[in-house]
Amino acid sequence: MLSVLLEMRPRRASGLPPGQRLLRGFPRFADNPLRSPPLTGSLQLDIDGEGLAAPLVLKATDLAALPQCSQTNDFHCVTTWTTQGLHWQGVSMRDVWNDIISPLLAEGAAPTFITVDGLDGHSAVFLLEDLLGPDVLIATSLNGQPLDRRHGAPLRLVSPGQYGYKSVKHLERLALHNQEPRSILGSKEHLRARVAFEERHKWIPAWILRRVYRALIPITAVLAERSLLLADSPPAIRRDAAQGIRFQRPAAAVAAVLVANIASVHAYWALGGRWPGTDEMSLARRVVGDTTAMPHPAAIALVPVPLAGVAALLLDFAGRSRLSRPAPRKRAGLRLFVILTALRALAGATGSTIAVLRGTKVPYFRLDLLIFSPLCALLAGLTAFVVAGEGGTRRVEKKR
Ligand SMILES: Nc1nc2c(c(=O)[nH]1)N[C@H]1C(S)=C(S)[C@@H](COP(=O)(O)O)O[C@H]1N2
Ligand SMILES: [Mo]
Repeated sequence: MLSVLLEMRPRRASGLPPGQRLLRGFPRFADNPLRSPPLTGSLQLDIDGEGLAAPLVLKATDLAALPQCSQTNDFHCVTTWTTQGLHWQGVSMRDVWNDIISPLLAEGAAPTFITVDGLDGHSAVFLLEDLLGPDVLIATSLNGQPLDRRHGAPLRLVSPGQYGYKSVKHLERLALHNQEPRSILGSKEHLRARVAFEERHKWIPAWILRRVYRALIPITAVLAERSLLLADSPPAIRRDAAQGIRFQRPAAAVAAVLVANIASVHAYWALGGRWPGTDEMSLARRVVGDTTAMPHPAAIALVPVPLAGVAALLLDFAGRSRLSRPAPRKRAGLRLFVILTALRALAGATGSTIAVLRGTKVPYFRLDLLIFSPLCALLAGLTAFVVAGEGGTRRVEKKR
């Protein structure tokens, strides 16, 4: 995921179309990045609509019978990123039209609009003239490899002169129309979307949209990558992501900060710090209940060691991607921490309550009741919540 972000830094470069910025890689991108790419079965393209007496189905063999072409093009997304030098192979849309569709049109039929649909529900509207441009391809391979799920398997339309949203991936269907059909993309879709004329949107001026779109590039790329990862993940993980282990990560982050602070305070005492007391005795009366002295500094210095480990584990949980689960040992470590902090909270709650009820004058017991024990209970709860999310995943997975 991080590498996706690092790659997503479009730069100014000379020779690009108006408003475009150069990107080194070719990210997975999508009009709706939350939508996973479809599982694709055998290659098949349906063609129907006005002017055709009967729907047509093109199979792999029909496409293989047409002249195969290859071309190298730049690809321009409407959000302003451009990637250069993509090498596509496939059949020319013009050949499909002239050799297969056109002969089957009824006398006098002259459809002028075509909708192009993808298996994931994406769709684009074309003026026939644009679809029959000399460089419009039905691509079967990219850079020498058959198209993969990332870039539009098994078939993809490639229209280099138009913004990327016209280059429909996972091509499923062409439909012919006499009148301009409604766009499922709404006003986001310009009928022509010619890159050279910066036709980004039906009515919002390109110079405004550039900035808005540009800001959306990294998040779109990350979400699109995530949907691809999800599509390739086991069902249990997909379900998890759908339900959202949404609050576990912030909980882990909060717990990590608390634990790190507790560790720091112990380190400070080990080094001779006396706050929140004024001397050793008053400090001891506040934080350990002993009325004479603090434990040996070496003993205090040992406390931050396991706590730093716990903080690191919690940070690991807070920062991990939802799709990668921490190792069982890390979860076991946090479970042990849950047990210890819960026991500490319980002991404090009972012991200190009794002491306070007996009218003790040692400030530790009141602080323990008000701060230390509740803090331990909070940490136990937060950490249990964090690990429970993970456990849930594991249980579902076991059932498979
Ligand atoms: N089926 C389908 N095709 C699609 C899209 C989509 O969401 N679904 N997004 C379009 C957009 S906005 C862009 S920029 C390109 C991205 O292509 P890529 O994922 O190969 O980079 O695909 C286009 N074709
Ligand atoms: Mo795009």
